[in-house]
Amino acid sequence: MGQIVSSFTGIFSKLWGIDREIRILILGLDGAGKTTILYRLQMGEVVKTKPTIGFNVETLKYKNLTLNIWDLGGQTSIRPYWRCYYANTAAVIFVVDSTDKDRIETAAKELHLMLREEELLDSALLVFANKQDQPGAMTAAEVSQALSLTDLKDRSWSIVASSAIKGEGLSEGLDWLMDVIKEEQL
Ligand SMILES: Nc1nc2c(ncn2[C@@H]2O[C@H](COP(=O)(O)OP(=O)(O)OP(=O)(O)O)[C@@H](O)[C@H]2O)c(=O)[nH]1
Ligand SMILES: [Mg+2]
Repeated sequence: MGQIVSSFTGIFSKLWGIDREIRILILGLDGAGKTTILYRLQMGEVVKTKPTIGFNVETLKYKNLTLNIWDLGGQTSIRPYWRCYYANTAAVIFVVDSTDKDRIETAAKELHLMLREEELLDSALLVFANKQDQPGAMTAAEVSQALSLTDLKDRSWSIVASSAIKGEGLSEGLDWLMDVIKEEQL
């Protein structure tokens, strides 16, 4: 009986990918809030960050899934190295500073350049329109339009308004992502 239960549990965990690590990348321009989001998700609090030179990687459990989350530095000189991390990526979380209207076009360019890469063709995309706590922040709809998200075909994508500082929108976004990943695993 014990064996039947344990093989049933084994099949069940495989079905839901419980024993597999899911690789997620957090990308976006420098200062968008990527590292703040990573540690807010992992520790549930706001940490003081420095610009990321290289990457931070953390493993966290979320809704029975084990996520391996890579947060890459977003400075201009570091962006060409993003592609070294693309293999086996289930999802990209692209973070936008919604107050940074001057660089939204640069963010759009980097996003579409990244999505054209073959290794990311099957990856889901979650965009955080971050820093919503700031006055004058673009709404999620405005960020979506500036990034031409509706042009994306054959890809699961969503945009969620967030404030990493206040902790708003992050679980909503991650819940959507987990649902997509679970569906794709079935
Ligand atoms: N007001 C506000 N500030 C935020 C928010 N998220 C991040 N910040 C601030 O924005 C600054 C940059 O945040 P980081 O998380 O270091 O940005 P990053 O995207 O990791 O930047 P790089 O590592 O240089 O690529 C920090 O001062 C954060 O406290 C937010 O939702 N609201
Ligand atoms: Mg960082």
